[in-house]
Amino acid sequence: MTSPARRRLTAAALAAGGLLLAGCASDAPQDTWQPEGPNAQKIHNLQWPVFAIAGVVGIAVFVTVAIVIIRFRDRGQPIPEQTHGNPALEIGLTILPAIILAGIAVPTVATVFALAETDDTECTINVTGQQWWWEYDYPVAEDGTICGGYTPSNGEAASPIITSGQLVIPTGTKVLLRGTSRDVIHSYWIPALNGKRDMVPGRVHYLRLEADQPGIYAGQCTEFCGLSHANMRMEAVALDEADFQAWLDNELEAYTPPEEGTLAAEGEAVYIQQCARCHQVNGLTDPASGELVVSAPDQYVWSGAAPNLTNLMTRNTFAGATWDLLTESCRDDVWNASPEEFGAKYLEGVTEECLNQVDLREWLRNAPAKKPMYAEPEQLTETDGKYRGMPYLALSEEQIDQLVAYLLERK
Ligand code: HEC
Ligand SMILES: [Cu+2]
Repeated sequence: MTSPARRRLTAAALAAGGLLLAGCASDAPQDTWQPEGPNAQKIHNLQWPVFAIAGVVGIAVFVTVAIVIIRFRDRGQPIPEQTHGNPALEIGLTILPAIILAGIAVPTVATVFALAETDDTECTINVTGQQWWWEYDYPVAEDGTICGGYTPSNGEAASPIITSGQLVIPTGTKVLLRGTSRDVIHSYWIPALNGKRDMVPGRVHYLRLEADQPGIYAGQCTEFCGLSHANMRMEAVALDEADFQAWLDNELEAYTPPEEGTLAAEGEAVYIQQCARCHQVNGLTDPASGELVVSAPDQYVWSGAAPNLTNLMTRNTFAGATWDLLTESCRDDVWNASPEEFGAKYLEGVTEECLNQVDLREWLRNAPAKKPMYAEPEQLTETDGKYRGMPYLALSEEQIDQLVAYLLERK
């Protein structure tokens, strides 16, 4: 090889190696090599030895091939004597991989069974995938508790909490997700907490999550599910016991209507007129008729559901956890908080100063332009009489101002 060619090759190899290492940077939120809970730790304990053995085998194969390519390359020498059949070598090379695979199978099968364990579940939460966001609901157990023993602090009976995007769980608790889908197959994956689980229409699949420390753990839908698959993310938010109780109490608080004559009150009217047919805000009553406003997303949306907006501003991302409800600096403040400070910062929710107005307004102005929902632009508004996601609603800037003021109070 000429020396410029060799230098180029070395440079390329270094660049590739550098990129590979950059992929392992410790600030990557979806790093599979950084377990933050016992389930992910079990996978990690298996992943390392398997990776090491596969690495040794891989290097041995590459080195052998390289030696053969270089040493026996065609230099015009006569064809060497042809040999066939070397029973010792052939049997040896069959048995060796079989032993390696059998050896790896033992801890692998043990881990698969350990991860499927559900008998000692402490908290059950339902998760439903849809195009392109995740919905969570916290069922109320027969004894009136939520998530294995939590009851509202005000002593009132709990009602199911429905939220989306961010899954809120107590730390150090064996949480069982009961997952399904309303439209196509999705896959739930929070790398720091466990492996993946497909969520399939008409079936219920289980996934165990447990987080050691308070914090936010990012994830991604990992089963191609249509146009906005890449915009279908999720986050698990772990709070310590007291903070989880505070979160729960807040979620169960009764609806507070906006003060009369405010921008938010005007927003409530716009909301009832434009949004309430798809989105639920629990406890909202129409001041005009005095009647409870109940959404009917099954009539308008393909999957039959739209995110519950009762406490939108307690979560800090929206539309499949793809956009932040917090401005960049406020977001960093929450994400980078120490485990001790995290809970208090998360529970602050989205304040007026911290609201990311840009993305929320763009969403209200024209959601399908922000998050692709239809392959054919002429289908932008409707398919088969039902919307695939949030539609374009031709709102005026004034209506958007009013809605933002109204939504800001949803926490
Ligand atoms: C035809 C039904 C429909 C109507 C009407 C509708 N939306 Fe939506 N909206 C959806 C669906 C479906 C989604 C989920 C889209 C996604 O994340 O991909 C959504 C998502 C959202 C989100 C993100 C919520 C979250 O937790 O991720 C907000 C905020 C929102 N809509 C606000 C509004 C407002 C305000 C109005 C009224 C101006 C409105 N929507 C009208 C169907 C609707
Ligand atoms: Cu998906």
